[in-house]
Amino acid sequence: MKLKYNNEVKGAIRNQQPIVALESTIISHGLPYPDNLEVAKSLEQAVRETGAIPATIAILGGVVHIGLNNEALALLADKDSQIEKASRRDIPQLLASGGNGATTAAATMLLAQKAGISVFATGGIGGVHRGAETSFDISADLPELARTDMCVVCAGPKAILDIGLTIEVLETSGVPVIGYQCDEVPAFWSRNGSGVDVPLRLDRPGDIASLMHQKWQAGLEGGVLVVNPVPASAEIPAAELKTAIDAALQQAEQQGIRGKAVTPFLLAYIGTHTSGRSLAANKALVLNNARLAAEIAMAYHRQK
Ligand code: PSU
Ligand code: MN
Repeated sequence: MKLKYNNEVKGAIRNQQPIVALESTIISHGLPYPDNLEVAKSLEQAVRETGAIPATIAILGGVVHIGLNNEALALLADKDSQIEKASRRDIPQLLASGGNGATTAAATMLLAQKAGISVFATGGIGGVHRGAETSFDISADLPELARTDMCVVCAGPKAILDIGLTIEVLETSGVPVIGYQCDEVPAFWSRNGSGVDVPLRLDRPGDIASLMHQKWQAGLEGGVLVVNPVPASAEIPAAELKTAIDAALQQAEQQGIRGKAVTPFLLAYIGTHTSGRSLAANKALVLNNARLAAEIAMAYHRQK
């Protein structure tokens, strides 16, 4: 598969600088315009200010792009551009048809690994949906974490999911889940409320980097998931969100929303039914994750 690097990422590879991968589904399908474009740019800026190089990943015209220019970011953010949500399953046809795809956490992880990148920041990881015992809806992010060597920094599984079952599946797959300076798995928009203990707590980026080195040097393939709570100033307490989440799930059911449309539908519904508060929290948490990812990438690089 051909990978097209932008100049910034090419320079980072040449100069052996730490790189952080960023996804594009959050731009095209996770956040509304124009917030999405603003977030896409500020994530890249946050990575640079922390001392690493950002590589936002997408498939454009059937070509995998590692690092995007502002024009590409604007195309992904424009709701009239008809950008497909692209997970692992969708990659072959996008390549074959020359299509445009915004990569999910799963697809971004696997493409970032091919590009030699080891750290990736997203908002909330996908996971086991509530009612998965009948819908079988489990995000492709989970099997990807099981097989792809990548440190993924998120603010926990999205709170629309069954967080406990998501952590169980990650345990089955042998994926270390690390609470960064926290004891409870954060619930995306909320710092607490999942009721699930983190399997392991580490408080320093350098300790996370050491674990990554040990894991992959030992030949233990697959990802490492870091859960980083949303900043307190932007969080929405879980109790306050419950009504909006329940209503969103009920609406999705009633309207027969299925497959890859489920998560974007739920996020958009909750955005409009919390007077933008969930949007503000989502922006703050993803920025917070980009910064931590850059710190981890720098520590990982120093330990090489
Ligand atoms: N984090 C966010 N917003 C998002 C996502 C993550 O803050 O929209 C995206 C990621 O691309 C993730 C996807 O892979 O949601 C999960 O979708 P699904 O549940 O269909 O696997
Ligand atoms: Mn799904």
